[in-house]
Amino acid sequence: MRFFPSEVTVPAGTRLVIDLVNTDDSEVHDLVLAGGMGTARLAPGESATLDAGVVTTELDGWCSVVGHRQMGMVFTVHVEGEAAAPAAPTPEDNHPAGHATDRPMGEFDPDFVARDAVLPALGEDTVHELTLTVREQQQEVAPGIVQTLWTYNGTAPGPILHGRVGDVFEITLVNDGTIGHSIDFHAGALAPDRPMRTIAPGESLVYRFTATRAGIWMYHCSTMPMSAHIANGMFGALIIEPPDLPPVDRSYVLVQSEFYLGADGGEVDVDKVAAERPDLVVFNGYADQYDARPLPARVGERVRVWVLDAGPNRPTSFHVVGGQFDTTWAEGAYLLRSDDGGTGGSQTLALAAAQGGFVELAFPEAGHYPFVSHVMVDAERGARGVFEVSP
Ligand SMILES: [Cu+2]
Repeated sequence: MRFFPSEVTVPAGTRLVIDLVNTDDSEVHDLVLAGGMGTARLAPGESATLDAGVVTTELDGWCSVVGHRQMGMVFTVHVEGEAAAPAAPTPEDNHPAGHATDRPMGEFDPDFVARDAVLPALGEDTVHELTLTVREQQQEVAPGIVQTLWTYNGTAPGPILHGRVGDVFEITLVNDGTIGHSIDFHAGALAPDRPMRTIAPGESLVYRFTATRAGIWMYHCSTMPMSAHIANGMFGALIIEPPDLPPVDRSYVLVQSEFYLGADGGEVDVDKVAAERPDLVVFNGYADQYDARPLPARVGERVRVWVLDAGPNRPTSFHVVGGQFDTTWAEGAYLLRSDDGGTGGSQTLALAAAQGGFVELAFPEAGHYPFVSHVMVDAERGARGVFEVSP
């Protein structure tokens, strides 16, 4: 993403007027200058004029849409015969309230309700019609920590979708946000050109695919910078069961992802994403939520846990403290099966970014069995919970 030209040189004392034209075919942009002057956000094809006034010292500008400055949308005004006196203004950051590092999490509210982790039941429908509306809205991501997330239908992760091999998904994507967004379903194989295209605010598209293979597939926004769009909430899971999947007593879904906190109530900090410094690593969109509200199970039940690593960057190593997996399945194949007569066991399910699978286990006695990403710093960042096992 670039401004053309990306710099101009003018004699000191010039009154500078900038005509900005957005020639991008899908994304909104603007130009703001150090000091705060700027254009409105321009839709594709729109233009605006910015009167920068009389310039006497070098001036920096950039696009204020999240991530665009980091992707190269910077603009510099060089000044010839620049007065020696006042230093050039310091470019302002996208995050005027500063970076939110080490922000302490609050306490869980007594009436806090965790996101339901139970796998939605498999219906009879073989054609799944669904509208996913992109909304940019404030959400709590840990006790007392609120961010403006970009969501599919108001939650991050978006809805958990569940079907069988051969099912058809007809998804209508509606962009009710303020910048361009898109969607990419790993569960379907097709040419990305049309269905995965970025659509401007107010637009919609229909994305139809057949799920021909089993998996816990990621879906996500693929608008650049993708790392920021995923980190700011635009991801979800679509589960296509293997045809021979045995029934179990309970099925849960855990989607791991990272938050790179911007200002309080603000959007993702793109610099932290680039530096791979997440503040929170979470299951189902909220730090520690199943530590505060454990997931129930009973002694002897077979429990299946579907896990997706939505990233955008970090792997997971899913582990249940005090538990052993007798069955693990990842990326389309069993790694271990309980019904093959072997004695092998598994301690973690390792998943790189965008990989998924499931584990099965039975709890031998009543108690509290923590589950974590055994990438321990991530467990400490919020990727942990508890199975509360009753007799
Ligand atoms: Cu997006």
